[in-house]
Amino acid sequence: MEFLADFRPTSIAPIPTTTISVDPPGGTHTHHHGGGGGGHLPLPTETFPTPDLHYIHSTHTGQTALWVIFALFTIGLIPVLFLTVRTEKRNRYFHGISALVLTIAMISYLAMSTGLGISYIPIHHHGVKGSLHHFARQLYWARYVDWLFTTPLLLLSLASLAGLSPASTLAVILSDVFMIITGLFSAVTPSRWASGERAAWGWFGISTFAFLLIWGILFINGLQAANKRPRSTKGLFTLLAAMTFILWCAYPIVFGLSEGANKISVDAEIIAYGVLDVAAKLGFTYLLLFLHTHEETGPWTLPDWWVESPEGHGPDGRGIYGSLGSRGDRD
Ligand code: RET
Repeated sequence: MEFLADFRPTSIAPIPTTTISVDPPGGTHTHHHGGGGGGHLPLPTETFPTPDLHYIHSTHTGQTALWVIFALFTIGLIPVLFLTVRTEKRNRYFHGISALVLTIAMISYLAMSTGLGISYIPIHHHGVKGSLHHFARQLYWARYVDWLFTTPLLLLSLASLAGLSPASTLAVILSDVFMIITGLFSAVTPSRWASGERAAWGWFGISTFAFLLIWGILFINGLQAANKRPRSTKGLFTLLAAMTFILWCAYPIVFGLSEGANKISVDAEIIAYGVLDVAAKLGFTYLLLFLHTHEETGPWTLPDWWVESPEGHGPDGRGIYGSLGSRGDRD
């Protein structure tokens, strides 16, 4: 029952009341219909207790930043698409993944720029102690949908480059999905009271554990696997994995300062995540596509059956229903 203590108001002061007035339809002035009754319509007023609710939200700066990042992803996607169609089908593995990552990021930024994927989460604002001000901070949850799809794809690129076993690759990807979902849980937990704050940071801790698991597997098993590859591939994997790890470490820090402890504005949050997203997606895919070389026996050379439509005639594939319908017995 200890958590109930959190809900008690800090002082027994009378609850402040607010008066709101609503304009009746057609306005409150009397001359607009030329004649008629001409009397004053009663102003409907209502009095009810309401704590002051303050919204912490993005401004013009943040919204412009979202559009700029959307433009960067769109412009960055075009050369990747060109490169993809110009590359031989069997060697398009990394191209395909990269194009997908950039497309998802572009769509997610378009959604956020146009006001989609946003909610308000009640938070405790540490600046105002013991007052009845309530705060709600804007949460751009669309980025978690983006991350849910793009981070596994980025990790798939890294794991494939190292030639990591399918079992370990699956473990990395599942840990990543777990990290993003528990991170979202942390972000959406209302933390107006201490119990909520504890829950939010609890989810943050669980998510961080998954984050460490991903990188543990990638560095230990990934490096073992990369040792079996040519020197240049091993070098590229080590470089990309190290850079990606450092970059990804910044995400929980930005989270802690924004969604977590509300220390920076929503605009600053948008810009910080934006810089990281551009580096982690555009920077990563461009480095990978320009630095890796194809190798016929490499683990990333796609099999023919994946990229070519199968040859041959054989049965027409309609099965029993097909043959029933083809007797020509329709009246
Ligand atoms: C959260 C919050 C909880 C703790 C941790 C997090 C990590 C997020 C990461 C995101 C990476 C995103 C990328 C996006 C696009 O390119 C969920 C912020 C550890 C690592 C790379």
